[in-house]
Amino acid sequence: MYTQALNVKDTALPAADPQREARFQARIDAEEKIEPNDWMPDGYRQTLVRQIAQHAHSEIVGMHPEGNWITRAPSLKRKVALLAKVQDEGGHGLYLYSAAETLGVSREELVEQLLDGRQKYSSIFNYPTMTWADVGVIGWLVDGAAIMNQIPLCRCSFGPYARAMIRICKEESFHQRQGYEIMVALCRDGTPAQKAMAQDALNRWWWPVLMMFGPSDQDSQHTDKSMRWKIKRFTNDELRRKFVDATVPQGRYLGLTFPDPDLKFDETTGHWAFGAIDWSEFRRVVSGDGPCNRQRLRQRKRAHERGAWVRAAVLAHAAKRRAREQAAAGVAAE
Ligand code: FAQ
Repeated sequence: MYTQALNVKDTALPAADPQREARFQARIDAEEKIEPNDWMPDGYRQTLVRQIAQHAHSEIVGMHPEGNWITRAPSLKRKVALLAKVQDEGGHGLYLYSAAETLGVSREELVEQLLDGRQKYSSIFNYPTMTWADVGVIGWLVDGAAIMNQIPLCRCSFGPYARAMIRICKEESFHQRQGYEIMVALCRDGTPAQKAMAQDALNRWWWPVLMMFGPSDQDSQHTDKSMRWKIKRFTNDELRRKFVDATVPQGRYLGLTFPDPDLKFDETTGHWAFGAIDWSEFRRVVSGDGPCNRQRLRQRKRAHERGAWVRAAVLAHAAKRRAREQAAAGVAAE
């Protein structure tokens, strides 16, 4: 709401400028941070707006699956931790919208693009949270995958995004631990029924979590450019493999079985080899036809409409304060 002036579109695209682009790339290669007022190629700006906006939307929509369990958390301790976690996700969305705003788009514009379907959010938040074990699995695996992807983003070439990620990663790491601790309680200290519930949650979430890292490198449209611009530091497949390597031993400690008959440790590569991902499911979910896509967008639209009075009140309050300050400045000048 502080950047409404940015909503005015500049339709003329800047002409390509090879010399400036070469100087820009040299700065990136030298690991300099790019700041909002620095010159940047239009493609770099657009890539960042797309990625940061999708990331912000994911945090905001990502509040819904776990928010679903706040009223049903099994103890006061669990409820307090879950409330704090969901609130953190909202905070992450706000830092990220602010980082995107430094690139000349307004938060209103981005939210509008989420609500009318022009911008995406992560596929993972289109799956339902059916039992309490899903809350544990989201912390353990979804936050675990998010950290694997986001730690390298702390070294992203664009300063405001990189700096936002440092704080976000610290909070995500707390989220991952609280999720894993729920899993330990269910699997190692729990009853057979609780362990079965945890296994069922792992069975449903494992493959969608692997899809979170995005399409395989050969199908990823943006990776090459993003790697050259040091927005991304690792490819989708590299991060997916690191995640599997880190996570399989954690699942084994819990005594759980991963729903992948092809999962086995490969002595020659030193990595866990895993089975084929069903990319048709990924495409279906990303194109809007996952189990909860419609419900999530409906919830977001309703929340946005219900928040209209808050936005109007904040603007009215700011206008009143400005008028008071101007009047006081006028009196002082007399
Ligand atoms: N879902 O060429 P690439 C979290 C799209 S935050 C939906 O490989 P790129 C915290 C992609 O946009 C989770 N769409 O794209 C939390 C592109 O489409 P477009 C979010 C996806 O950008 C935890 C097309 O496919 N994290 O979990 C997905 O180079 C718990 C081609 O893909 C971030 O956003 C997907 N999974 O690489 C909250 C991190 N994957 O735009 C609550 C920042 C790909 O051309 C509870 N983002 N697509 O129409 C990134 O690192 C990158 O954007 C990737 C994708 C790696 C996600």
